[in-house]
Amino acid sequence: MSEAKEYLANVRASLVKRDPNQPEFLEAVDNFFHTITPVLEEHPEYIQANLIERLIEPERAFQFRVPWVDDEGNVQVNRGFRVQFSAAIGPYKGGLRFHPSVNLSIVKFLGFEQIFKNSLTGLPIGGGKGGSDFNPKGKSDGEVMRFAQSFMTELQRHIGPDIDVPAGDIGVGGREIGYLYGQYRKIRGYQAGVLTGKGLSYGGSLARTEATGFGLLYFTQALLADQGESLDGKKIKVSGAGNVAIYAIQKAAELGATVLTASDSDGFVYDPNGIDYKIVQQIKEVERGRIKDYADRVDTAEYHEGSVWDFDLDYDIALPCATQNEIDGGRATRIAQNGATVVNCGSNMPCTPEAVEIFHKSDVLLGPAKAANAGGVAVSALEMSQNGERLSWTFEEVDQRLEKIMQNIYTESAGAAKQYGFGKDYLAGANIAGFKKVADAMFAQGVI
Ligand code: NDP
Ligand code: 2IT
Repeated sequence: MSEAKEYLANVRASLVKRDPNQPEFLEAVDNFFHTITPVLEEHPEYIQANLIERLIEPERAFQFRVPWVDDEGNVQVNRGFRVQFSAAIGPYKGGLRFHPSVNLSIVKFLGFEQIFKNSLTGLPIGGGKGGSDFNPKGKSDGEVMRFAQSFMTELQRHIGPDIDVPAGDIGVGGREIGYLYGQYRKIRGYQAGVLTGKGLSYGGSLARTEATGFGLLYFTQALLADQGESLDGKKIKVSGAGNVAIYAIQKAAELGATVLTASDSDGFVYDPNGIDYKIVQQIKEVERGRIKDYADRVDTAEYHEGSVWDFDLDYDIALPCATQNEIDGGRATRIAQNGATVVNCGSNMPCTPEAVEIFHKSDVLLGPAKAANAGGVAVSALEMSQNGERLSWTFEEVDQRLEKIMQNIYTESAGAAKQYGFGKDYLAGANIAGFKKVADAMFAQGVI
């Protein structure tokens, strides 16, 4: 075993011992460790400085009580989290997730991925993530507001425009960011740059709402162009029906592809004529309904219960946009058998390690989340810039910058994969390209 491999094995063993109950975090670390050996072989000084053991330890992690009163007058108690993973290249930056499954393992996996994703954007932002096990589903606006206010009453002491800048993720969209921002402003005063994903009337950036979905398609366009192909006429399977999925569907259709499916945690809709993103947007963002409602409104659409990945279809590209580990080994085999040749990840870590392995063996190109879905956080960083200079850019200007950033991310990831002998393994390429800048910054700043 090389020195680098032995070092990584020892660091991993110590992590397993220290955090035996954090499977998602360990999975994210493993995805990373499998690919960075060549960088450590090139930089033995990183091993000397024990850089990797420092990197997998968050600089800071908070867990806090979030009490609130529901519409019946009962006192409810949720758990809040914020993990400030790495500020080596800029202030901690990353979303907040409100979902009953949220725990420290999930927040740490998301925060760890965010370090390299943010580095890949080329913008000066470090990695962080947070959230709560609060379930916004079925709650009234008043309940969501009281919960968000209580959450921010604690979180506000830890964040700031040059310290840590949260944004949205699953269960946190425009409504939630509005309530969170209002409470921050009430306690601390005006600070537009403390959160991103804000409404346009109070400091938000045009195109932030669309950014993750649009960016995913710009990344897909760049990947296809590199293989001598285009999106024109391609058939796409999308999972999810939230912020990322809706704008991925819009951009895919604009670029000449047909999106056949959309889903939520109950089931999915299939429409051979292509999903209309405006109807999904109305159901999910306005009515806060279920994807089942889509089939009641569109004659050619059919609704099925269960996972969209268990449904056989003839298609070219898979865009998972729901949640982590939605594609396991069995589903990956099915995706390859259905004829898909590209899987680009809108959701964070949607593929289990077995699925990643199967895609590599069957020559399905995999665009990893930290590269393919970086458009959201990239435009968040552009929102911070606009807040800093007290200006707002046009939709076209932000959108053009986003497209360029996504093209760069593809080029850098594909270039690093090739340079370090990983062929078209873009997961390896994205890890290496993202890691190099962070490692260089950490090394330069000494043992901190
Ligand atoms: P939303 O809350 O807007 O939508 C999430 C969608 O995924 C919903 O359709 C939801 O269905 C479905 N979903 C969530 N959890 C599960 C689950 N356990 N099983 C099946 N379906 C599920 O979230 P986003 O669109 O913002 O986020 C989707 C993914 O994209 C996440 O992985 C997130 O981390 C990632 N991401 C988000 C970014 C952003 O800017 N928002 C940026 C980069 C990545 P249901 O309503 O039934 O729960
Ligand atoms: O996973 C992600 O990159 C996000 N949820 C967006 C983070 C952000 O700060 O915009």
